[in-house]
Amino acid sequence: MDRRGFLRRVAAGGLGMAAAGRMARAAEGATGAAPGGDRAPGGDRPQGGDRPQGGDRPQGGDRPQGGDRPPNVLFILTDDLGWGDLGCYGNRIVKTPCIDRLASEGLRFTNFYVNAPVCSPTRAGFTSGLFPSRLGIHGHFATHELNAKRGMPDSMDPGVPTVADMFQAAGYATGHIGKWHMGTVPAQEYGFAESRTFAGGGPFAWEGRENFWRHSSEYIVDDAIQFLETHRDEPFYLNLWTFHPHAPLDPSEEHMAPYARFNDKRLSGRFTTPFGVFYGTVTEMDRHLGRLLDKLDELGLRDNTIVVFSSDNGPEDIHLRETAHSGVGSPGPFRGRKRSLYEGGVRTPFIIRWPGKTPAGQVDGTTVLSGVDFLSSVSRLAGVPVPGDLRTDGEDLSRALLGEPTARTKPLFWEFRSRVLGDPINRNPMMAVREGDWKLLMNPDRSRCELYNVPADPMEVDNVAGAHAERVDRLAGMLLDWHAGLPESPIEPEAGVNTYPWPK
Ligand SMILES: [Ca+2]
Repeated sequence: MDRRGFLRRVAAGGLGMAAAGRMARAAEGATGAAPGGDRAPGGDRPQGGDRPQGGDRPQGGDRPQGGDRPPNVLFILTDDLGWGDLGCYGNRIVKTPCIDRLASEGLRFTNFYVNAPVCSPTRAGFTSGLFPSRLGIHGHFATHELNAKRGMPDSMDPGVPTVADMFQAAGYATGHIGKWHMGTVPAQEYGFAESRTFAGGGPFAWEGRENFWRHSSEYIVDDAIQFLETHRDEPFYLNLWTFHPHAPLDPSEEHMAPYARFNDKRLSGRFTTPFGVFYGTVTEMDRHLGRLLDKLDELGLRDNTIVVFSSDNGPEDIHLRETAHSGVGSPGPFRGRKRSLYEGGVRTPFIIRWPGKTPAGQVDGTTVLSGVDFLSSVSRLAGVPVPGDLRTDGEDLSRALLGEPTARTKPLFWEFRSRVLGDPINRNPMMAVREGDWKLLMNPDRSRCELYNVPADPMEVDNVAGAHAERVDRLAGMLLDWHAGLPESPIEPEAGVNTYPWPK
């Protein structure tokens, strides 16, 4: 089912779901007016194509109030924060007291996977519930020329139903604040009625804000607080996607101070160690996220708000030129960093807090949860209907989000068509699949076949492919079938290659 069909069905009065009554009320409220977007950058909605226009869009209507008010959702997504970059995930250096507190009040997952090792595809996976390569998004969105060269579109297909569509159709106020990186089409075209973003090449929503990159977490949290205050009396779904700790990094002296011991005293200037710069940035981001969580308390929204926290990919690699300061994040105990399909590139923190519903301070170390599950699982948690014929690559793992470890039934697939930078040990084969405890990495020509039992070998050092021929054959077949069904696009010659110039 495409997005236009979804919106038409909503406008026609329901989806035949359990909560169809609420959905229908929301649809009745549709007035044909263009979506809100009072702080929308860019203004004009794109015309043409087969995108649904204003008339198709449900606009809220009489939302349930008081006791039966559905829960809000606040989804905090950080950028390039590694699995091991939080105190609550084992980091003994960096100070993240606010996120640690969120974790102590909620549930942490240790087997959470994003669906790609870089920004754009991961974000598309969370938003659509689809493996991003199925949408042609296998790398980060860049200029039109670079996208075209890699066989990528310039935006995620706005014809695909999104998690924001589900919530908006159910009468929620929807918003997206912060990094977007899903292309040049405005966020409103994906169901986010209000947005303030920087798309990269598109409108810059914080024009005139002094020293934006240094203060981005402060600014976007200010915007998010304004959103909460505006929508405190109605159900809302808000994405707050940070720019930190992706480069460029420019933390304040105050936040670098706890890490002065890393300074190289022979150097002068503000930055005399990448560690202080990176850790200071994470701490500064943590402080502002703390302000946001405090605001939920202050507005009395804490108990009725589902807060989700995650990161879009593993930590940056220090070998990359202009991002060196951000290249000292930690993948925790795992092999791989950003751009790698080894665990450290695609396994990130995932915390959920819903007071009284999610168990406090617990860790789920068994459920294999993923970005493509987000749409189905969070919608179910909030009681927001998802059409029965909406096909996603994820599944409803809401029981796990409520504290009941759950075995997933669908495999997870990844690909990365570009080369992996940095240390040879992080250079993975081009594709990967995880099913049950097993993960197979392989190139499309079946070279570099690596099989790991992930719970037994989380660092992926013991390739047991040779001892499991049957399992390798089956997983390889699944992976090749999946890959053959993806839109065609070029593969960089160095993708999936791990050549080290051995002395001869
Ligand atoms: Ca990223």
